[in-house]
Amino acid sequence: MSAAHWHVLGAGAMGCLFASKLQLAGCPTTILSRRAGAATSASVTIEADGSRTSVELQQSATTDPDPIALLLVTTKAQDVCTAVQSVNHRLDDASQVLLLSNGLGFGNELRAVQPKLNFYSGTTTEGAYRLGDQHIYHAGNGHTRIGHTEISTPPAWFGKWAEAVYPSIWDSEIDQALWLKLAINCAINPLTALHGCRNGELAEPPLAIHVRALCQEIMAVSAAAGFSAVTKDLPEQVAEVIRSTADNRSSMLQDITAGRDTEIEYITGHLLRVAKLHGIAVKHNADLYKSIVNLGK
Ligand code: KPL
Repeated sequence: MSAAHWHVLGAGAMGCLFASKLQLAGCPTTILSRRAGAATSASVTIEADGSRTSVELQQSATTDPDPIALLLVTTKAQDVCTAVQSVNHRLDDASQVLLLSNGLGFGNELRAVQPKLNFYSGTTTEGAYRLGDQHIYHAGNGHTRIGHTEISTPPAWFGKWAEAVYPSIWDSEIDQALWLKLAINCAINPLTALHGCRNGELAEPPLAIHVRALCQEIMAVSAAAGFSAVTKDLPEQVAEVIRSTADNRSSMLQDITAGRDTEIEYITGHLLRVAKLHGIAVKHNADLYKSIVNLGK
């Protein structure tokens, strides 16, 4: 059986990293470009710890007609729906889509406009950032978890994927993992973006006190939404992420610094919507949400 052909939407750091890993493991991989008439090939350069690797990939414009069997989406959360819609004419009932974006809420948006789309969800702790166009720095290896809200067994493509993107775990309770990632992002990303600080500064007063208050509210919402098991040690889990990523600038801080839209609607915005649904007061998170929205104006 020939290796599955992946198409990748979202050529940011994560898109380039996963596309290269798949190609290097023998899965023909195509980067999708929004530019009509884009070149038919692309070279992605990955730097890591003194090494430099260039990977040749195929490239195609989203508007091209060729069918897509396997689609990996690594765009910003707010772009997921539009990006998938842009290749809708290339998808059919057998196409499978893997969403690997940060945050929550875009899955429901996608389901509303494309109810028949078969999509998987994932989350990763791989660390990578962009140095230039199709040029990235792979800062740290991480774990990738993948699952499906309605299907508990892995699809046929997962075996080859797991060889390429190592270590990848099939998670039959992916909703729990996605919620935990959301909870951690809610406690770290907006605060670092507001104060323009590296993650490590959240371990010290006065920001550490703010992190604790955010965590208490996030735990209350998590319990109401059925995620108390994964967030029962949230303050410790957040402290551990802050410690292990102390020198990093969070993705939201990077967005603010670069003048890009943030993912706040799909991070704290999602938490606030779930809190409202359950009638839970989340003053600290709501104030932080407003501050980030105002920063972007
Ligand atoms: O996921 C992250 C991000 O920057 O988006 C970290 C920093 C690990 C935690 O919020």
